[in-house]
Amino acid sequence: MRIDILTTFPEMFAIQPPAALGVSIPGRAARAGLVEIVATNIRDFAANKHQKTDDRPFGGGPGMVMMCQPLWDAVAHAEAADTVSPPRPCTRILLTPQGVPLTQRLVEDLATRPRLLLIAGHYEGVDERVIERLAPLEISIGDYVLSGGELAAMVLIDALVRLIPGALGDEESSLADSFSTTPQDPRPLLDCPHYTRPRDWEGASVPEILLSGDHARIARWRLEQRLARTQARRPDLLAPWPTAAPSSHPNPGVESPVSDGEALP
Ligand code: 9D3
Repeated sequence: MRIDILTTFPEMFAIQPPAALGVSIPGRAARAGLVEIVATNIRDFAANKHQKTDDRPFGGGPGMVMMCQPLWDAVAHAEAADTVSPPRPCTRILLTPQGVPLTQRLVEDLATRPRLLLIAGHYEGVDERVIERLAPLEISIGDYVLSGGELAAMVLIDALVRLIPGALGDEESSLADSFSTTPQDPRPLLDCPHYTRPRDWEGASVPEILLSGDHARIARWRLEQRLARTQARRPDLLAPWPTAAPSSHPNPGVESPVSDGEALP
């Protein structure tokens, strides 16, 4: 899989330790050639003499707006550049607070794509005309305010890379992850509590059942713990989920603002 990032801070996407994407699972995957991460500076495509990529908003207001031309040309350049011929089809993604929330389901879908192009930036917003022309999938990583889209892009990359076959070591398995689902049961559950040696730590013991050697009872206890924790901490995960109505637009709801999707069992 190839992942391109368009940003004005390409150095944030270094794959040399101690960079965030240079250590642990993403670092190992990059060095093993399982994923190719290419960061491109949008500034290099600014046609104006001051290499400006943003400008003041029409209508006034705070912050700066990403200009159409540098971003459009950067996308064209990145998409034409590929190590294989013809270039692989590229899924365009804009990281934005206005996007659909990132979920493990969405990560699983994106992990099947041969090429992703992530657009991240430090600006109030992107000129709507270039968003309409690029028609990217717009993704948010949650309802809190970041300084820019770069860390959100890294969150997405980290979540993606660990799903690439061979990226996880023997010690790491994605099957029992919180939020991982199967087609049979699409509802994610939180994880159960974990314990390791010593059996007694400063007067605190380990649940007796985990020392019993009865693997069937242990499996049942762990599932009960997962259900109880999910009910207590994340009841929203157990509630029926509204699904987006089918849409030909990459961003759910753009064509049909009223969702008439079915609830999951
Ligand atoms: C007052 C309007 N703000 C939007 C909520 C302005 C604004 C805040 C932060 C505009 C851009 C940003 C930078 N954030 C991102 O680019 C971003 C983000 C985020 O802030 N939270 C969660 N997910 C994401 S993905 C990209």
